[in-house]
Amino acid sequence: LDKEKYTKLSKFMSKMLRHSPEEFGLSLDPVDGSCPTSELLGALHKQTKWSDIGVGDIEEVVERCEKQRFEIKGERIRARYGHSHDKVGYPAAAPPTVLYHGTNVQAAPSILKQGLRSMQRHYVHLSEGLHFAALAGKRRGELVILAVEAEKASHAGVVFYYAGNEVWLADRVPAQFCYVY
Ligand code: HQG
Repeated sequence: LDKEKYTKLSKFMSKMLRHSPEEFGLSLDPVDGSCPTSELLGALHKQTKWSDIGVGDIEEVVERCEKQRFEIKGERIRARYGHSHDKVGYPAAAPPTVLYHGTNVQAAPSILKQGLRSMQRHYVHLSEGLHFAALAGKRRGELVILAVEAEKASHAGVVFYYAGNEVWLADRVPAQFCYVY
């Protein structure tokens, strides 16, 4: 896959596995949000644009993605995070002391007042390192990195979930635990 095709396929797979599986005739597992990779391939084949791809192309998207958006386990594939459709369940876990959230100058003041909210998705996205936080924040304007006192928040009752590859999720994080990094 060339870079452009790789990006397009990755975005399309995100749409199918995170946001509107039913639009493509997919039904995702209610617990982990996965479906058989063969079904995803079948659904892709129904799209003229993707009618000639093979399972190797899907595997390439999964492997090439630095953020590891997708996960293949055995015969099944899922988006690891980012869902707005059915809520994927994650095991609750004890977070590190500090986590980071990348956002932009427009949103930051409101977050510092209202706290971090999941907005259109099911969870707030946080990361262990600055790198993924920066990638997330830069998508919508001038980057602001927020540090979140995750361990303190966890002791205060905020539930955190680990989605793998340094990505943490939370239902919502009150403003008192967020500050500009
Ligand atoms: C902001 C991408 C105002 C929040 C990324 C963000 C990530 C508030 C936006 C993953 C707010 C939601 C998730 C509040 C939060 N007031 N704005 N109270 N609380 N916000 O896309 O974290 O490439 O749903 O700061 O890289 O940006 O798709 O969340 O700007 O990993 O794999 O509301 O998606 O990964 O935006 O991104 P999103 P996110 P992929």
